Amino acid sequence: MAPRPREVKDLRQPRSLRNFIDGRFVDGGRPFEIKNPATGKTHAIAYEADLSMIDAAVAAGSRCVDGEWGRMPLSLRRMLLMKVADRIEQRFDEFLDAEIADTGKPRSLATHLDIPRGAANFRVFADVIASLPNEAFEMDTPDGGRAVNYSIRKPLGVVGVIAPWNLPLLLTTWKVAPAMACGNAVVVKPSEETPSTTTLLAEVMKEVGIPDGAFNVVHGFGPGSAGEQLASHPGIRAITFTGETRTGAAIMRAAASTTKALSFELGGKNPALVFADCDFAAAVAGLARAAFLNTGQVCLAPERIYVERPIFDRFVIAMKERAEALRPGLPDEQGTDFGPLISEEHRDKVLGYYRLAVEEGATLVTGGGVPELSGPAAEGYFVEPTIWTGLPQSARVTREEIFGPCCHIAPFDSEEEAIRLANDTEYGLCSSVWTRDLSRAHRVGKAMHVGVSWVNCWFLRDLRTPFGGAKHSGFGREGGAHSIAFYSEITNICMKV
Ligand code: NAD
Ligand code: 6OD
Repeated sequence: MAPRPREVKDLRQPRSLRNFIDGRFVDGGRPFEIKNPATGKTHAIAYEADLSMIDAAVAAGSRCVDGEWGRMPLSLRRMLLMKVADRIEQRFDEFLDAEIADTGKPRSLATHLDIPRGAANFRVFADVIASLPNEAFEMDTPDGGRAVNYSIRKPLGVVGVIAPWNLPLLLTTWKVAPAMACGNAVVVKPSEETPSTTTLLAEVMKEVGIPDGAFNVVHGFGPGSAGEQLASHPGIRAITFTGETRTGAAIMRAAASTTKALSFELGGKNPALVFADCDFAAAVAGLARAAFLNTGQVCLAPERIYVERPIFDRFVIAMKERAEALRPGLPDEQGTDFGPLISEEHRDKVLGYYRLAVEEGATLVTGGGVPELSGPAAEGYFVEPTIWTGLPQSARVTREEIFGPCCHIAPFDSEEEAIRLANDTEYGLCSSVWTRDLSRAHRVGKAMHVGVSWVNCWFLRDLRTPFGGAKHSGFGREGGAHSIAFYSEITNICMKV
C-alpha cells in the first residue's frame, strides 16, 4: 500500500475526550490524562463518567432498543452498519493517528491490523445478521394434529462493552458490531489507557445516522468507576468483556445480583509446539511474529514454545536473530517495527518478570532489559524482546501471563510429552502446532485444551468462526453466528396448525 499523506497536527493542546451519551458529547466528569507510551507525553484528556452519566447512557440505550433502533427493519440496520465501516475507512488516518497516540505502536502495524479490522468487524456482522437462518421444527401433536415451532431473535437490551488497551479499536468493534447488528444498544467503556478511537467511533456513529442512544461511550476506570458501575447496573442485560482473568472474576461478582449474560475473553499462557518435521523457516518466522507482534501485548501470543529436541538449538538461535533484528522507536520513524509497552506500570510488571526469570534460573538468550534510545523515545516505555531457556515447567515465568515481548523455549522428546506440557496450564486460549505431518497436525491440534488451535499459522481466521477461551481464558464464543447467539434473545414460537 502506498504511504498515506500525513496531516501535520498541532499537538500543543491535548485532545479532549468527552463522554458520548444519547447521541451527544456531554461536558463534565473528572479529567484524567492519556499518555503516548512511545514518549511518555500527555496527548489527550478524558473525562471519567460519574454514576449519573452511566444512568443516562443506560436509559438512552434502553429507549433506543424499545424504539427506533430495536424496531428498525433489518435491511436498514444492516445498511447503517455498512456505512459505519465505510466511514471508518474514509477517516482512516484520523483513526490511525488516534490509535498510535494512545498505544505508541508502529504506524505500519496499526495500518495493517487495527484500523482495517475495525471496519471489517462491522461489515462481517452486517452480513452475518442478514444471512443467518432461524430454526424451525414441525411436530405431531397428541390430538393427531400438527404444530410448527420456529425461533425468532430479538435484542437483549442494553449491552455493556468493557474493552482492554492492547488492540483498542479491533477488540471494541469485535463486540460492538455484533451487539448492534442484533438491535441492541451499547454502552462502551474503553480502557482508561486507550479511549481515543472509541471516542472517534462515536463521531462516526452520529455522522452515518445511527439513532441517538444506540451507541454510548463512558470513560473511566474499573473498580469504583465506570467499569464496575456498568457491571452492576440493573439496566444492563449483558456484559461482554475482554481483559485479565482477575478482572473477569471481579466483573462476575459485580454482575451477579442482576443476573446478566456474560461473555469473557480473558488471559492466556499460550503454547506453541514445533516438531522436527516442520517447515523450519515458516515456523521461525511465524513464531517470532507471534511472540513479538504489538510488543507481545496480544492475548494469543505464545509465551511458551516447545521444540522437538533435534531442532531445538537451531530454533533458539534463529529466534534470537529475529528478536535482535527488531527496531524499537517512535511509531513514524523509518524502520520502526517494535513499539513500547502500554504504560510505565505495565513496563514495571514486565521488567519484574524479566528479573524473576533470572532469579528462577533461566538462561537469558537475548534481551532482558530496556533498550537505549535517544530523543523523545528515551522517555517511552520500551523493553527489549526477550527469550529464555532452561526454566522448569513449575517456574512462575512459564506459568503466569506476562503480556510482554518474551517467550520461554523448552525442548521435548515425544508427541505425548509435548501435548502434556502444552496443556499443563490453567489457561486455554489458543495454541499453535508446527508440523508437515497432517495426521499429527490433526491429532495434536485436537488434543489442545484451548478455544483456538492453529496449525502452521497463528492469528489467522475467518471472522465467522468461534473465538474464545477454555479454562481460565474465558467462556462463551464470539464470531459469526456464535456472536449473534450471545447478543440476542431467542423466543420459540410454537404454533398449532
Ligand atoms: P484489564 O482486565 O486490566 O482491563 C480491561 C478493562 O476492564 C478496562 O477497560 C478496565 O478499565 C476494566 N476493568 C478493570 N477492573 C474492572 C472492574 N473491577 N470492573 C469492571 N471493569 C474493570 O485488562 P488490560 O490490562 O486492559 O488488558 C490486558 C489483558 O487482557 C491481558 O490479560 C490479556 O490476555 C487480556 N486480553 C484477552 C483477550 C482475549 O481475546 N482473550 C484479548 C485481549 C486482551
Ligand atoms: O481477532 C479477534 O477477533 C480477537 N478477539 C483477537 C484477540 C486478540 C487478543 O489480544
